[in-house]
Amino acid sequence: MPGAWLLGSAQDATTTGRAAGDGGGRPSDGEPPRAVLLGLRPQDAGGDPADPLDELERLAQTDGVTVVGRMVQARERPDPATYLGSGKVAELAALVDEEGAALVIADGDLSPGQVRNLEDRVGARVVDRTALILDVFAQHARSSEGRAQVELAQLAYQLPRLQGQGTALSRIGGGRTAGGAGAGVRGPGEQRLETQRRHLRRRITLLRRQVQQTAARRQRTRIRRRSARVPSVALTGYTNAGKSALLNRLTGADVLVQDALFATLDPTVRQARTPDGGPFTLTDTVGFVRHLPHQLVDAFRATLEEVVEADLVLHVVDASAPDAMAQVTAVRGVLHEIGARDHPELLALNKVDVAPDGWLAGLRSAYPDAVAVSAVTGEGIEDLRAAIARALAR
Ligand SMILES: Nc1nc2c(ncn2[C@@H]2O[C@H](COP(=O)(O)OP(=O)(O)OP(=O)(O)O)[C@@H](O)[C@H]2O)c(=O)[nH]1
Ligand SMILES: [Mg+2]
Repeated sequence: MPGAWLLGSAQDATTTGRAAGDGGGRPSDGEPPRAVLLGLRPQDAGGDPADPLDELERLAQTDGVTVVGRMVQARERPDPATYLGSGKVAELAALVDEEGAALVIADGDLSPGQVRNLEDRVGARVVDRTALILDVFAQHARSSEGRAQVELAQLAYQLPRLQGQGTALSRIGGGRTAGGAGAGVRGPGEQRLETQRRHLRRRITLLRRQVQQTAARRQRTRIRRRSARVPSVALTGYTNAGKSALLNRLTGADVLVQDALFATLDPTVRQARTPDGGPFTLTDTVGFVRHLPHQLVDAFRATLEEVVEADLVLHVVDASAPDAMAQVTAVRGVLHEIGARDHPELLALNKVDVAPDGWLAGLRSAYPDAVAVSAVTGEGIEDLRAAIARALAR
C-alpha cells in the first residue's frame, strides 16, 4: 500500500510528522488504490524503445497501487495550467470516473498549480513521478539512516509545494472576502501555512544534521579501510539490475534480492576475493532510475559517497531489459551528477541466462570490455573476478 503521504493531503504528513513511513498512518485495509497513469509523448520520441509509462507502472506496482488505465497525449510541452490540454482533461475525468480511480500519477513533474487544477477537474488525488518514487523509497527504508534520508527528501519536495495550498487554505479559512482585506492582511489560512512552513524547516534542519553525522561516520570507516590498503569496489546500476544478487554471488552474503524497484536503500559492505586471493571490499547500494529526483540525490549523498569514493565502480546492467542501453546512459548521468564521472568503471552484463541472444550481441558490441555474467546461474562469475582484479591492479 502506498504511504498516507501519497494518498492523503500534503498537510497530513507535516502535521503528523511522519513523512517517511513505517506503516504509521497508512491505510491498512481494503483494496489497493486504483490509479490512472498520465504521460506526454513528444513528437521525436524515437530512439528509446521502452514506453516510459511501463516503468511508471512498475513503480506504481512496487508501491502497492493497481494501475487501471493510461492516458497519453502527444504534445511537446505540458500545459502550464493543467499539464494536459483541456479536452484531454475532460477525457481523463471520464476515465477516472469509469475506472473508479482514486489516484492519477503523471510521468513528469507537476507544479502545485497543475496539481490543484487537475484535482479540481478530475476529482481524484493527483501526484507526479517524483512523489511516487519518494513513496517507494519511504516504504523500503529500514535503517534509521535510510528513513532520515527519505524523510529529508520528502520534506524538501513538500516545502515549495505548501505554497500551492496557501490560497486554498485561506479560502477555507475565510480570511478574505472579495475586495475586503487589503494587501498585508493575513488570513488564518496563511498563518497556518506559515506555521507549517516553519515546522517543516525545523524538521529539515534536524534531519540534515542527522544525515551529516552519518556521513561523517561513513567517512571515518572508509579512511580506516583505506589505511588497511584493501581496495574498494562499489556496485552501481539501474534499479533491479541484480546488484544485490551479484553481491551475494561474489561474497556469499545474504542480502535481500527482490523483483522490485529500490529493494536496496542501505549500503552493505562485504569482503570478496580476486582469483589469486587478494581481498577487496564490495559495497551494494541504492540503485538508480531515469530522472532520479534531485531531492533524493541530495538526501542520499552519504550513501552515494560509497560509490564516489570507491577505487572501482562495478556497473551492473540488466542485459535482459529492452532498454538496457538507455539504462546505462541514465546511470552514467547520475554518476556524473554525484561526482563519480571519471571513475574507473567495469560493466557487468547481468542476467545473461534470460537475455535474448540478439540483445546480448548488441550489448557486447556496444560495450566490448563488459563481462557477461549471471548472478543466478553463476555463469561468468570467475571471469568477472578476474576482470575486477585486472582493473584494481591498474
Ligand atoms: N534470471 C536472472 N535473474 C536475476 C539475475 N540477477 C538478479 N536477478 C533477479 O532480478 C531481480 C532483482 O535483483 P536484485 O539483486 O534485487 O537487484 P538490485 O539491482 O539489487 O535491485 P534494487 O536493490 O531494487 O535496486 C530479482 O528478482 C533477482 O532474482 C540473473 O543473473 N538472472
Ligand atoms: Mg538491491
